[in-house]
Amino acid sequence: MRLINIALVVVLTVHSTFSVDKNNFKTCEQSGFCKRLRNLKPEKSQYSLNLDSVFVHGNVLSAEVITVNHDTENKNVLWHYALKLSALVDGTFRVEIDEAEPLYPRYRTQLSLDGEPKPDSLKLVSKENGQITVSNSQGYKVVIRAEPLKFTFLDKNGEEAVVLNDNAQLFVEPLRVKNSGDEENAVESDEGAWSESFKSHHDSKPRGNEAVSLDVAFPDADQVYGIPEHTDKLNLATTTSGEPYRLYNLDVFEFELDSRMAIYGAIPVLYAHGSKRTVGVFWHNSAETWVDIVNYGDETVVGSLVNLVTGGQKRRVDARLMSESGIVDVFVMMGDRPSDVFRQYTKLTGVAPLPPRFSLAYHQSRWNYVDEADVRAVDEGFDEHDVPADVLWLDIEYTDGKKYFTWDPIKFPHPAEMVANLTAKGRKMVVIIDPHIKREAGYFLHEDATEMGLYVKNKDGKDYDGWCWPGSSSYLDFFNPAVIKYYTERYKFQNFPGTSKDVHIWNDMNEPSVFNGPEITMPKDCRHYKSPQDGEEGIASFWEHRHVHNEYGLSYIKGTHEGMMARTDAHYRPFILSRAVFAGTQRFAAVWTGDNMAEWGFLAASVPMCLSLATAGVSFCGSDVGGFFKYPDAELMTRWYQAGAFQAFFRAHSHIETKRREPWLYDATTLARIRDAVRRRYALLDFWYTLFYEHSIDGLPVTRPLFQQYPQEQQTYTIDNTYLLGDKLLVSPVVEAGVSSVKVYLPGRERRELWYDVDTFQQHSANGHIHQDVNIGKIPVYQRGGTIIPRKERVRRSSTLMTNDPYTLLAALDVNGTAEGTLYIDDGETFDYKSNKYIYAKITFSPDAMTYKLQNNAHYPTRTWVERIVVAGIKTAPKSAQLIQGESRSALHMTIHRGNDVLVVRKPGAKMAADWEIRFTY
Ligand code: NBV
Repeated sequence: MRLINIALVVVLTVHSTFSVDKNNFKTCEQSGFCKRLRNLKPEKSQYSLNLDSVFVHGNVLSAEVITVNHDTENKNVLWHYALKLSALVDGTFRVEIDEAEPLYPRYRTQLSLDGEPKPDSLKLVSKENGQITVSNSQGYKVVIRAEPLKFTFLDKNGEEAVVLNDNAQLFVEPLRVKNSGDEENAVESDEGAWSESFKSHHDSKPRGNEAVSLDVAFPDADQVYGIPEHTDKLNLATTTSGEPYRLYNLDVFEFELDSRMAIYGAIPVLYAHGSKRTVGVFWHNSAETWVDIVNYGDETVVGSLVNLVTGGQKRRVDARLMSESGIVDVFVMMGDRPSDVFRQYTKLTGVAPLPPRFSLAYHQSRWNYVDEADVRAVDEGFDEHDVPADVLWLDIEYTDGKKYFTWDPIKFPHPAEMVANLTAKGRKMVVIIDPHIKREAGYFLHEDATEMGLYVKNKDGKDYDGWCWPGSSSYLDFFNPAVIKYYTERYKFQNFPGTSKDVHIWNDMNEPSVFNGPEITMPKDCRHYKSPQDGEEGIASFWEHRHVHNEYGLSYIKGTHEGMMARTDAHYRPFILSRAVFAGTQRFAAVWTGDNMAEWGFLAASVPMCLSLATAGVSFCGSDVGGFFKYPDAELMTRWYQAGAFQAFFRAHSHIETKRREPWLYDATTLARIRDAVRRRYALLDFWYTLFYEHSIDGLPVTRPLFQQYPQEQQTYTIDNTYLLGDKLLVSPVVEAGVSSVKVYLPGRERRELWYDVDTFQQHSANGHIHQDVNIGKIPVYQRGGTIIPRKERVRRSSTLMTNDPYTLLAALDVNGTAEGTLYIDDGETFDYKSNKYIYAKITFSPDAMTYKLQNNAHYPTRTWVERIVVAGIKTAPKSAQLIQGESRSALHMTIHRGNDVLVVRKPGAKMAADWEIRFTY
């Protein structure tokens, strides 16, 4: 078996060219339904609404939709569908179109919604002239034209914001009975209806064609965003002359840049933005999906088409979503600003819960730290070289022959001691657990799963057997409640000896990756559990992998999450890292961008890739620092650490066959720069933690594209190399080799925004691009005037050791000489914050006073205090300052620096556990 593994590694690593093998992955032409639907361009939609059937009750309008064959004289009805339009809270509508009486139920995506969306009210406004108008409580209206069917969503000004089926691309392929002999007699249009092949793989398609599609128009939009995960720009490109964007969770070996190919993640949410409004559409579907985009403002879109569709209007974007199965189930989010749609989306799919604090610190990983001695040496290396680190990671080689929940008895004989050695310094460990299960006699997991019938089945109903790291492997079916129950037990400390509350989990390969499967994943005709409650038989007694594919990875991390919660009786917060991503993943895991390369392009791509995920709910994102494949030279490594220090998930990781690259293996100056970058992260850890707390409350991205905060500023719409942390820090990492100056865009001219270089306090008025000198030590980061940021400047070996350290508060003043900020503090690891054991304070600065005020009834007995206050952008220096906290009054010492505009209040000693105020006199 070891030989097989080595062979696999060799096959997958020895490359002269380092590029994706596109032959392994389908183009739209090779994907039956994509080809079929993309070629359908009817002039008029066959779908129409039966006006007499319309019924409005509560928040729902229901009605019958029919398809009519316009080509025949008597326009005979082809099919009956059930339409449901629901008004939901927070300016969101849902449109569902299913067959009225399907042969058997069509699949409805199960896991992405965070519970049933809350209803709003829906009022019938009018029913005349062949159309019906309804409105929600906020005054958004939906006009449904009966024939041909079209949905127009109007904003509060009555202007068209989102239009469905304007381009007649609504289709719900009805389920049919397969006639024997169908395949032989297949007419051209039926090609591939009952089976499809790709390379040597055959898909039996037992239900035949069952695709769905819908076009969505966004009038007035300049750009559309979303549908991660892809490697191209944040704003989506017109796809008419190439491939559509593909959403299909895939393990794409050596994935390429600037591509619309599918990779590990697939989140079917689109946002359209222009100066008038921002709206969004969440396509609630877990099957393989392709998305075409036409931006009529693009140079590439020919004038005649612009005229035809938009009447000469240059501002409009059309999208078309095509999925292999499911129903039409689309959420329309009315915005009307970017923050509104991002929030509306997380209202539906959930927020990321507050992560354990350590997980926002620095992580050190490698495939693989080879044994306990290696782990100890790396751990000590960080101490010796004074680089802070919170977590050491173990990749697949720690296991006993790739059998998860076991340890290699030779290399890792004392896991509990190894972990204890780390935790003594406040450090943690993350170990990998993959979804493939080694089919080896005697392996308890395999034997239990076989006996209890827990595996995904193949098309014939036998346990599916695929090929992955362990060789012959099977996959637990997490849609089966019995699997979740069984799997949850596996994480109990007694069942996974050596683990403790300080050992967290990395779920890789959960697309799922299957080396010998079609497109390196599970065959679509594999069978998943379907609740017997539904009482179906035969073909209708299971779901096929095609229905659930994009949510398989989510089902898996959900299982892990339940296990990790149960192991501490829901006392400690789990940390999970997932490679596959779907809508809702953020509720359980952080995400990284997979197997990148030690190349500048991949460093650059990490910024838009994570930004796009952040707008789709997944703020906790990062890329392998240094690049997974290949070896980064000192400059690239330095820049990657600098960029990583300002991305949410900050982990260095590398391929087993690359040269070792712990920071101290570089020359002394490079090590010093890496140390500096990591220390900057630690100084800002409580700021990050506060941002994540705020995300858990308001659902807004932690890392934000500029257009989110400056929606009126056209130039921001296409900027994706620069982003904001909350609304406070602007980050523009250096992602090019050998540069001594970079252009950085500073937004907010209209608001007379000021930006302060965090290293020098140099103040810039927002005025578009500046040229920033960037020697190799420089990370272009700017604090917005008007904000206060908490820092901890006594950086130690791990974040845990910094728990009680004092804060430096950094106030950067706006044009009015004021600033404000927030600070969140709790124990960093338990769920006690849910019972009000935390502090959330608002800090304000005005020329008269600085105040620190706890925001609610919550309290936490923190020992932290303020050791320094730095105020940048001060116009007149105060003469004296007095701290008032409780009964005590103390005069404070101040100094003035730089060009007399930076004030430092020394050792105020104010305590974070209670309110305080500093009064200034002039
Ligand atoms: O588990 C080995 C690797 C892991 O290091 C990497 O981060 C994952 O993205 N894993 C993929 C398996 C295959 C790598 C070629």
